Amino acid sequence: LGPAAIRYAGLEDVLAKMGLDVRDRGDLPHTAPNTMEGGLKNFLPMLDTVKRLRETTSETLNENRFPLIIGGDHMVAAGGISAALTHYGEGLAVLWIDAHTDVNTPGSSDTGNLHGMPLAALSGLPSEAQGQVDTEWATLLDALGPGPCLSLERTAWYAIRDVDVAERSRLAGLALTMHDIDRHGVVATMSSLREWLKAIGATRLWISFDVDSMDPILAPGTGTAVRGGLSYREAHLCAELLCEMLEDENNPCRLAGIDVVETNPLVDHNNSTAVMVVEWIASLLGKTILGTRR
Ligand SMILES: [Mn+2]
Repeated sequence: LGPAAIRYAGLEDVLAKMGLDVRDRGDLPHTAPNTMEGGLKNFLPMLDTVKRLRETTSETLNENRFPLIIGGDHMVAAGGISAALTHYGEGLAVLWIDAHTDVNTPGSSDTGNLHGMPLAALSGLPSEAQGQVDTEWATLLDALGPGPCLSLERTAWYAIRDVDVAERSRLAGLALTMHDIDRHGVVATMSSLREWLKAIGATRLWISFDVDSMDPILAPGTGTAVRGGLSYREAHLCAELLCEMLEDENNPCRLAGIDVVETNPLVDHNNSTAVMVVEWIASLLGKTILGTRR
């Protein structure tokens, strides 16, 4: 339902008006939620989606087009990012804008929700679990290859405010919390990101945007809302500065792809979260108050 809400909020039209050549590939076929006894929640439908998304994203990248993925459960990020890792190799870095860090393994997760595990899967962490769950996790990791794993040292987190104890020691890259944003602001924290990308020699950046990074007052349409998130202006400034940075000739790092996830219209108010998502994507791709960058 998330992609439908975002289409309904006018994504294609807004991007087309910015002069972008948009091709909507439509929804990927997906099967109804189901969980095998003793296994990961909704494992088979998610595995199928991740595989299809990996293939589709590879095709898009091979055609020299730019992938924009709309979700859905945050595990879909694993499909897109694994394709980008195969395409771009180890020059790729990931920016994870989210209230959560999503680096739980099946064994460390309190909820068993796959949406809290995409970075653990992408970086090939062991399941820390037994039996059916361990077998399914190995199948998922297999489906994300062949190709390099994501190094958590090449991952930056932004706007995080709800991090499980087991996840803390896994944040090997750059962790910018809501506290850092309160204390130093968006401009300074984006400069740290830029310096960090330079220090690790990143040439491509994949941006994964979970709508729960925004404050739930603005973006109520999501499953795991955490109060104290990005304000409307902070979220837009962040998108605008990212656009500036990724188009700056003096900066070698370019945008590899985007996923925007976890919109759930069933708990939204008047589709306001999907409308915010469309506005945010437009800012990231160059829309400014007085026009468009290109
Ligand atoms: Mn997430």
